[in-house]
Amino acid sequence: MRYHIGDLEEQKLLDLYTGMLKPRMIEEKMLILLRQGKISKWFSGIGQEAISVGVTKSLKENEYILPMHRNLGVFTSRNIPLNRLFAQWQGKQSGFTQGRDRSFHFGTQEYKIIGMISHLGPQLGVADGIALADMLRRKRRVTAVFTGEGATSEGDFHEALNVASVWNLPVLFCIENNGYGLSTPTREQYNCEHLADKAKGYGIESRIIDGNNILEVYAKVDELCKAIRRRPRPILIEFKTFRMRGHEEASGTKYVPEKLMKEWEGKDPIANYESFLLKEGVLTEEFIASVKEKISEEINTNLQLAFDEPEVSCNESKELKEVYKHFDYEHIESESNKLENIRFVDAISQGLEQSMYRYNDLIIMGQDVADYGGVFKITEGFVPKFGKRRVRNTPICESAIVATAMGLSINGMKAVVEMQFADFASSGFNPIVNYLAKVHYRWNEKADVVIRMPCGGGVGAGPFHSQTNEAWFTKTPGLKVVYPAFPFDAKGLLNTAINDPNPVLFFEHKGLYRSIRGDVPTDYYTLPFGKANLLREGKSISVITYGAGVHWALEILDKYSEIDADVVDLRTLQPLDTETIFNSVKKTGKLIVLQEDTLFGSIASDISALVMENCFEYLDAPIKRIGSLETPVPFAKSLEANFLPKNRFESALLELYQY
Ligand SMILES: Cc1ncc(C[n+]2csc(CCOP(=O)(O)OP(=O)(O)O)c2C)c(N)n1
Repeated sequence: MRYHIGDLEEQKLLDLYTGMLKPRMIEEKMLILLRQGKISKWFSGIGQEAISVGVTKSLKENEYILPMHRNLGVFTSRNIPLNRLFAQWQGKQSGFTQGRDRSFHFGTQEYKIIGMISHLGPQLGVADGIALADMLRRKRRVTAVFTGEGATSEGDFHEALNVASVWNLPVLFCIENNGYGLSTPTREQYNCEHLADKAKGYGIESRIIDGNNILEVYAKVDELCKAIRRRPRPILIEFKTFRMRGHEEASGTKYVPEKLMKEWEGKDPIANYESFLLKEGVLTEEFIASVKEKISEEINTNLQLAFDEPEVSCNESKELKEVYKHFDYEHIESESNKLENIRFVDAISQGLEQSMYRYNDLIIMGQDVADYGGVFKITEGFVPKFGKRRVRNTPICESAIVATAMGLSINGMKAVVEMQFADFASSGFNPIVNYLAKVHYRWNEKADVVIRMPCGGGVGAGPFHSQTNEAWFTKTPGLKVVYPAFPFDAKGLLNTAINDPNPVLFFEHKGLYRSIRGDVPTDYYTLPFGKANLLREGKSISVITYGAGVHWALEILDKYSEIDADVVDLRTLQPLDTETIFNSVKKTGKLIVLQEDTLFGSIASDISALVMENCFEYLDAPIKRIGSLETPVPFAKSLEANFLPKNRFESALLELYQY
């Protein structure tokens, strides 16, 4: 291995050496503890230390870094207290996730480290968002993000590089090509010579760096970081290296040819650098011995601290409470009380616009949302008012954009993402349910993101432009789900969704966009989550519904003046206003839940179960759940009319009334 000292000072050379030694020694200790059964799982980065250490030391302390599972050197180079790191791995309270997540799955704003989720790829889009926030604030900073070569096969890799290129984001994408993704060798993972070659396809620069040569890593990455700070842009680096141990310790390395292992053993980044420094007279045996003793002592002391810590105790109410970031709802009434009769679509547009004025750091992202105004024209006219920096057309890449929104939030901004159609949220499903939803519970970080979901059927749009998929999200702890039925609610609830630092899925029924009008205050106001609206009061039946269902229920009830029903519009599904539901059922004794979604595993099913559990003695009839047919949403008018529940609701209502 050839080393070039360049203009690095002796102190720096030693710093890089001790920087690599520390994670190596921690790992060696962990391997012993693993054999003793004192820790459960270990992903080794032995042999890859030069990359973590070299990259981290090239960054400034206030620059974010997003490591993966083989980047212990990132954490040690940022001087994270070892007792906290060990406590994290042991699932103890003083770790970074209070026992809620394992290994390197955590972030810490204090050290500007944003840890991975198991799904690997979303990390790359989050880096885009962090870099975007820096770029928008004109801060000349680099964001560095890691991926293994295996994860470059994920769509997230493609999406994140593409977004970074189109938006010219200052991200350093670092691929650690260590030969294997679990047991899969590179030749089965991709079919080009170098992964760095992919950069050309995205229109960005790339470099190939010997990942086992600390001086090469440090010198080149340092230079690239300076270049990015001078002229912000994305750069892709492929570090050539090797995974010297199994994917995780239990899985072994049987599938790795011995010859390959031997070859890379000779390229160990620490041993080689050590003998180079000894030869150069920079290092002495005494220095090595004393550094090792110091690190060893630090490891042992901190390990003891972590082992001495009791197992985490469970406080159920704390667990539940910390799924969401605390949000003090501020009720804001319209100041002027001036009303205007507008359409549902206009109310959403107004709320969004007024929120853009309220928050200078609120960014809107979505396909065709800029000059075109979005396919439903909600953001029409926004570009002249807020500019294209804040109203951002995105490539067609839902996953990367949700991850980018997460990154914006991490770096202190707010984001509203418009899904062109709610159906397409499936392409961004992973970061929504696994990143946004879980981030606060895991490591206390907010996901200040609203995802707008134009949804619903009845418009002859077929299986992929008609779904109302709220149940995909109400199932996932950590998300809030809002589903208004009237212009007044839509505006007030959207404003609250944007104020709330938690991730909110905001469903907008596109059938209501231009068919429903209402009086709406012209200026800004908010409405609370978790408060259903009792639209009509009656004594004989409770009709619980939301979205388009509200309008179907009102229309059909208008035909039967003898049925005096409570009509409850839920407005938000998560949180769900169970109090209003229960009070109504206790009064009427009969419940019919109407929804547009298919029934199995849906809100109606849950409401039915909750009422059974909480109001059984008050019921005078079996609960009725009315939803769409258990099929995809069909295209032809006659099929769709049969699919939707409106007609079935009418007959079920009469049946229940007569029961
Ligand atoms: C979406 C997803 N699919 C599969 C896995 C299982 N898995 C975890 S790590 C890994 C290999 C990753 O390989 P690579 O990206 O090369 O990183 P390395 O482990 O080699 O550092 C796999 C298959 C996962 N965590 N997430």
